[in-house]
Amino acid sequence: MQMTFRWYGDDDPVKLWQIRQIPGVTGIVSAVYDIPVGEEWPLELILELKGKIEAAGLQLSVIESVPVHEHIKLGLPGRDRLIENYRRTLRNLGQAGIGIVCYNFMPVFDWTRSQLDYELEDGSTALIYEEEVVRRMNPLTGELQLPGWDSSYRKEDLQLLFEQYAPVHEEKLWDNLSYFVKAIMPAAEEAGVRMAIHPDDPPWPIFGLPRIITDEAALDRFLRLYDSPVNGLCLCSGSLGANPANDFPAMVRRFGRESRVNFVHARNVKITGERSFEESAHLSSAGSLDMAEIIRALRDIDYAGPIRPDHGRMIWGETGKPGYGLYDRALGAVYLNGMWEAIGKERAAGQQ
Ligand SMILES: [Mn+2]
Repeated sequence: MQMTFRWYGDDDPVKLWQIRQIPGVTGIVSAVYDIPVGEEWPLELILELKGKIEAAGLQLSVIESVPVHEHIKLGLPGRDRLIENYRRTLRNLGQAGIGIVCYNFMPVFDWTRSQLDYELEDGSTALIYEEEVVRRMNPLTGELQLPGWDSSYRKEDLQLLFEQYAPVHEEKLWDNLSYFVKAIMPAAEEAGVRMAIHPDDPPWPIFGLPRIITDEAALDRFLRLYDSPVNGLCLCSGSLGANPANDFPAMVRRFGRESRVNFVHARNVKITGERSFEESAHLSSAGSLDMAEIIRALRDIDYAGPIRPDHGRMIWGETGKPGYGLYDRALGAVYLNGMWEAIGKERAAGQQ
């Protein structure tokens, strides 16, 4: 298991030298951020990013993410050109020696929350999701207040996207995902890049838009679209764990034994009601997930890939990108590594 940390580039208030000082963190998860979605990432920019990270004494372990253009998800006629660009980007990443690429296939909105600065009992703030609040939000009205997204789209663009998605029901989205996966995976294989699809967050439909990567059956169906280790998963405990019916450690064991777990996001969530949750501290006692059991499952499959603490709370007065502060994620990294060490040593001792 390699402990990694997400870094949003030079504009990130969290600096590489700070990440370098978190005990046990050796890898960076990042992306080239200034290329429009759908265009090819030039090799020079990838190498520049990699060089910067290596100069700080860290390794660029994962690209998260190479975003998938909406026209690919919609299955529009122009998708082949966009897919060709995606393939070229994968080739360039492979040439730069980057082995893992994370992406998702969520329509329009990536992760969605109802509030980004909810105050927890201890005075820290966290991202939360309350279905009732989200149900009252209308992304298409003028008074759009969708935390994290309200400045990403112009109202007219969003209106058009919702119209385009109207005929795209779940099965249609599966067709479009299948088309994409079958088109890019041979290029990923050639490039030596393993792909890791991130589950939908939260794992249920929002605003009438379909979401399909939501549970164990869906992950299994996804893997069968293209049976190769390059077509793998990013198992995210916080996303899948928001649905209490999802048994995350069981998914780690099942898909790990099939060598299809290419990346892991580990964070806890506290389920607060039907389709509602808070992003808690990483400790098992802080939320609804048994984090030790997750690490045990990763030990069971001898997980050798990258893992990162996912979102964290804002603590100790830190300001910055919600979910992506330095302090709480650093605590998460050390906690996860601590359990990894303890469980590993306990097992090694038991075998003697
Ligand atoms: Mn995640």
